[in-house]
Amino acid sequence: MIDAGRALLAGRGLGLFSVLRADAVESIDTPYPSLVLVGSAGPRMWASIRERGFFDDGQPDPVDRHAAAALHEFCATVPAASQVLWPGDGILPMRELGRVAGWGHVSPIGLNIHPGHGLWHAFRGLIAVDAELPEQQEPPSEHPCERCDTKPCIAACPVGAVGGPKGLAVRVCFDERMRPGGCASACLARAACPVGTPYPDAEIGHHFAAATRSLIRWFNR
Ligand code: B12
Ligand code: SF4
Ligand code: SF4
Repeated sequence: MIDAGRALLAGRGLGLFSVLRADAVESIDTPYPSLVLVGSAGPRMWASIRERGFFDDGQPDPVDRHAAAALHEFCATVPAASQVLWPGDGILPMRELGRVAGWGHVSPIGLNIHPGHGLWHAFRGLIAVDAELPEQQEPPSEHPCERCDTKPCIAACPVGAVGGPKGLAVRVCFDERMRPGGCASACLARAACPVGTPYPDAEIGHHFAAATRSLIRWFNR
């Protein structure tokens, strides 16, 4: 029922895909029985955004618009009612869902780490579907950080914001990102991780600038 939609998403660079039973995820409130979790990894999404012209139309937020268009195209392929739950107005625990789907584990940076893609993956959508879809999850995997003896991500952060009991010390990181000459365009801790293939530089710069804008909003709430 969803194979065509899954292929469509993969063609847009949204190749991480899982189906979860909604009643197995307490934090998500939906009357529909199935949840489709969608993510991206590696360089394919960036290339697809370019191919589809989202960088050239003069509008902001090309990544978000690309993902939203693909999620709605996916919904149109599903012969059952469906609803995009995220992105939306609220914050949902996407990293927790990623771990339920077997995509990864908590890293010292706070980001999930995938066994193959490392820190270079992100969540792009969560869709509720009014049909009993077969579950699709990644198989259990070893936690990459447990066999990473030197943990270079911790030493690479110039202000010691990584590796504390809560993962990232957000305020410490924020102050460094805002400091003239500080981590202005990329997270050195993320770049130091040996697992997976980093995004293209242009993509790293794009996401980093967007996250810095979010940080400014976050601390001005
Ligand atoms: C707010 C936010 C930020 C804020 C504040 C983050 C913070 N306080 O931790 C700021 C602006 C700093 C930020 C920055 C970045 N973010 Co951000 N952010 C978010 C956002 C919108 C909400 C996070 C949140 O509070 N969720 C609510 C909580 C309850 O749910 P949760 O995230 O699943 O966390 C639960 C568990 O996972 C667990 N948990 C989470 N972290 C840890 C750590 C440890 C040690 C343990 C034990 C448990 C644990 O506790 C929570 C309770 O259930 C999410 C997207 C979303 N989820 O909506 C992206 C998200 C977390 N960000 C993401 C990314 C990639 C980044 C940046 C790398 C962007 C960039 N290029 O700079 C940086 C990384 C900073 C860093 N070194 O971690 C990705 C992470 C992908 C991944 N692989 O995990 C997300 C999921 C967005 C996405 N589209 O994929 N972010
Ligand atoms: S550098 Fe090592 S400890 Fe840090 S996130 Fe990568 S694998 Fe985990
Ligand atoms: S952005 Fe800079 S300060 Fe923040 S965690 Fe990464 S390396 Fe540390």
